[in-house]
Amino acid sequence: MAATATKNAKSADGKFADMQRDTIELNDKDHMTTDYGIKISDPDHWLRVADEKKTGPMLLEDQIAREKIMRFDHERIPERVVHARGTGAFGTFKLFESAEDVTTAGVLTDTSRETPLFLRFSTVQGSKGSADTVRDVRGFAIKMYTAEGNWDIVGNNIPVFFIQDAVKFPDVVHSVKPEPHNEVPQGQSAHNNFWDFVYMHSETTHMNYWQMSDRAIPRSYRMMQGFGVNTYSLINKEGKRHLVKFHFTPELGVHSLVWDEALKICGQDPDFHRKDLMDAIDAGHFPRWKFGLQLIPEDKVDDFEFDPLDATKVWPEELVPIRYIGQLELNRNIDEFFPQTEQAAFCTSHIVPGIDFSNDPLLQGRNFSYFDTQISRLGPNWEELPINRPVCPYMNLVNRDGSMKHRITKGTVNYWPNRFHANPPADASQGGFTSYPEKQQGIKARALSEKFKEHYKQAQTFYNSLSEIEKLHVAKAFSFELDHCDDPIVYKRMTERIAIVSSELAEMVATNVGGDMPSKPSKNHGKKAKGLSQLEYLPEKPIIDTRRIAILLADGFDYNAYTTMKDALSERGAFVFTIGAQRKGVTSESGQTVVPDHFFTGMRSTLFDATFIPGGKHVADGLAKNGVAKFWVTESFAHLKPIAGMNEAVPFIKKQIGLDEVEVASPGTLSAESYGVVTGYGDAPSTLKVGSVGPDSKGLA
Ligand code: HDE
Repeated sequence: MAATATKNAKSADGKFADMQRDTIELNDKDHMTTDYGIKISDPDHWLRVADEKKTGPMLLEDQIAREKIMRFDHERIPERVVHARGTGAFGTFKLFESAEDVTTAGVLTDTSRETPLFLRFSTVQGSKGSADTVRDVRGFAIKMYTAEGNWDIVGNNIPVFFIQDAVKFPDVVHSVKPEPHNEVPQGQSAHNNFWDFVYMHSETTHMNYWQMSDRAIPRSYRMMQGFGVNTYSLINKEGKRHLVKFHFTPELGVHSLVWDEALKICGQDPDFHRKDLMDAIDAGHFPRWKFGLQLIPEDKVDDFEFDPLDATKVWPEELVPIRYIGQLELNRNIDEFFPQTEQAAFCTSHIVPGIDFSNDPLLQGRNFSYFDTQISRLGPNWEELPINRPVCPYMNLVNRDGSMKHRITKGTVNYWPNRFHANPPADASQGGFTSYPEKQQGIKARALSEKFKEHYKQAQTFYNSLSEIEKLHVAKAFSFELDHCDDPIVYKRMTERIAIVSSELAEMVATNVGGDMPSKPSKNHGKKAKGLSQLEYLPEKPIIDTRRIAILLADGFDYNAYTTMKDALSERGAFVFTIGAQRKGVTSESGQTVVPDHFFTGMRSTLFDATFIPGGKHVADGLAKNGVAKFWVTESFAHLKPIAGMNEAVPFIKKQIGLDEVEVASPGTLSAESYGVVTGYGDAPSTLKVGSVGPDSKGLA
């Protein structure tokens, strides 16, 4: 048993194998039973006194009906107090390079292992049923089922945090959640209380800029970075300590929606990110992230102008480069949401030998909170639930009982030490966890170190490092948010605060929202840094894998152009969807019938990354007469998306995008100057190049 468990912890599918013990599969042979096992003959009628008209009273005696209703009455558990909305998937962690110079942790030193894992993505503010594409930080919580026990990295897609001391967490969360008097708004930071909090806490400034950037409206969970955020320690076999930050960089690059899209998708498909992840995994396009470490030797901790224990600061890559040593892949969808995602419980305090905490004041508070919150969500035996239990052998003779205990431990003693030497602890040579013997001395005080008091420099570096288009998006985001604050105290003084980082930005926002400007312009230190603009994280070569591409059709389309383009895109890994005038079928010029995946009114351009329209009579007879099809093109263009058209579709597209007079790209090319519009003429659609639009492509948004 123990040997199987250890093997599971080192093999990619180990957690799947472990969960099989508790997995049953629905079929048409096994009869429906009560939870205590008797077969049910009629699940549709409550037992009653059936008089002649069958209108007699219902009987409380009906244990089958009562069990069904009772189970239903109690099927909800409290949602997570933050990060309630999310979804998860299983995967594997592989190490390419051993980090044995800095740690003894098996998961970071044994390159022959494949460690199974579960990753849950989430938004922060919204409740469990809120929409995926709101402006928010995204959670990136990983549970690695290692051979030495579970290691949880409970991270985010933004490398810094709002506050410096964990005791402020209830304040920041209350301020951003719906206001207490009316529970409005849902899943949004655009309200008085949040911006009041931001103003009152200048330590939020750096995080606030990231939150107003495109990072907070990702295109996909698969296209975001993951950061451990807090500072942990790695301990090597000589007992030397390095401080460490964990990084995950997506193979697909970092990409975002534009705000108008994000807003619309909230209504059009609130599950957009959940479905995107599941669809990609189901289709075998497994998302991958490079795993890296930033390391600071213990004796260099004081060498920086910031405190490496301050979670509102990044460790600039110029000073502390990222060492990439592994890869995380997601490759299996869950089978059932509640037991495998709702009951998943992460704890920053779950670390394995070779890894330790630091005096990061946020981390220390988190170590208490996560462990504590699981008790109100799941009860004291939450670590025994299939999704949470380790894959390696585990046993503790003292930790017993409590509600819903289901593991059975044989033996007559439940204390240590005992006369049988049962369940002995392990010393370090046997893999026992030993804390780093850091010397600690001091007086008790409620305080933070001096370097924690500087709150603006890195926010300015972040803003300076963005491209012009990203800066414009930040200006629009601040303006949107403050426009939704109706208390002048809040928006007026907030624009003054923005001016500390950038007068130019504050000017734009103040003009839009009616804010105030300080009398003196602020000073800008002019510094930029690596790794802050998301445009640095584009894939090496443009790729269209898993991008959703719509082909618009009505009766009379060019069948050859349609199939050639569809095949070419599918071959390159794109997900192609046919959107037609009606789903019962559209007929081509040459008589072939295609049954579209959706009809026009059922879909919106916002749910696709690009659009293709083949030539044919269908343009004049169908698309040009259909308001939804016309708006589709205009809206795609406004959202900076590539649009391709053949023959008759070309003038139609030009008209919808309002660029009749502008020369769009010459046939078969794609360029920034073409405004992301590709055109092709003639019979040979294969002359069309299938590509992607670069970051500098222009548009109306
Ligand atoms: Fe969390 N956070 N957090 N947080 N957090 C929770 O734990 C907390 C912080 C993060 O998918 C809760 O199990 C405190 C930073 C993620 O299940 C709770 C502080 C970062 C998730 C909690 C922080 C995070 C949570 C609620 C300030 C990024 C979702 C449910 C010191 C590194 C985990 C739960 C999942 C969830 C407390 C700050 C990320 C209440 C006290 C910084 C991804 O315990």
